[in-house]
Amino acid sequence: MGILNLTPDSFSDGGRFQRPDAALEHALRMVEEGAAIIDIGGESTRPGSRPVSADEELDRVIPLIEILAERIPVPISIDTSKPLVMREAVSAGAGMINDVLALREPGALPAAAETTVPVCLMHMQGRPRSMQDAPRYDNVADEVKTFLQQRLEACEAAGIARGKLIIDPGFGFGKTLQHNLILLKELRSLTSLNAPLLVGVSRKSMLGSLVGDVSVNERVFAGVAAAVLAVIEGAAIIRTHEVRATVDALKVVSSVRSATPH
Ligand code: 8Y7
Repeated sequence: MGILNLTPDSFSDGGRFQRPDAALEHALRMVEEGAAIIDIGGESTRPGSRPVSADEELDRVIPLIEILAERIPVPISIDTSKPLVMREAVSAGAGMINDVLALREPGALPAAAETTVPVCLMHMQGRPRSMQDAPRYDNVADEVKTFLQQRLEACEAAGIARGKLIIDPGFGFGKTLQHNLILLKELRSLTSLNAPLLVGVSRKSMLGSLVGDVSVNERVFAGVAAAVLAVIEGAAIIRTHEVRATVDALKVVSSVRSATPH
């Protein structure tokens, strides 16, 4: 899953976000590099970030989804927690919902069910504004697993077919470095929930803490290592900014896995 960069483009005079042609070019490049899904979001969920209004989020993503849906050959995932944005994005051509709140916003369960597209349910402790203030768990792996199990059940009760659900432990979302490391080490335990596992570690601060870098550009190698570990421990989808590097690394993993003696 390639992350479509919608960060402000200083060369654009068309608003706070990247020009549509630049976004399209970025998406096409990620597909060429091997991305099977393109994830697009109009609200930052980085630590400390504040929520944006539904109108603002719609303005940022809907025109872009309409363009991308016509021109890229892989599904578009809409990264949102808002029921209205889920509905509008799927109408505009999105083929998947990626919700860091795991459909906990009022109205999100029925909205997602109506769309009938696959949904990624992510674990987060707290909310982006304050989630990194003092994350606390008695047993992080158990608590994340119990949460995801409960969300899977809530989704099924709301009429979302089990086969459409994807789960994600939410690296960096209300977690210390230690919590993130334990979650990666114990990732395999989530596979018993019988849903494909999505993992996003690309450029996250947990990698910076480990390699002592100063900028996100210096986290590429660490991110690829974490992606490889995640796949070995059962991840089915890797959400990343670095598609080329990640796909190359995972080609090595899958070639080794499928090697036979004769
Ligand atoms: C994740 C995510 C982000 C993740 C899923 C970032 C939207 C922060 N991280 N969605 N979104 N999993 N499913 O650094 O780990 O990319 S935003």
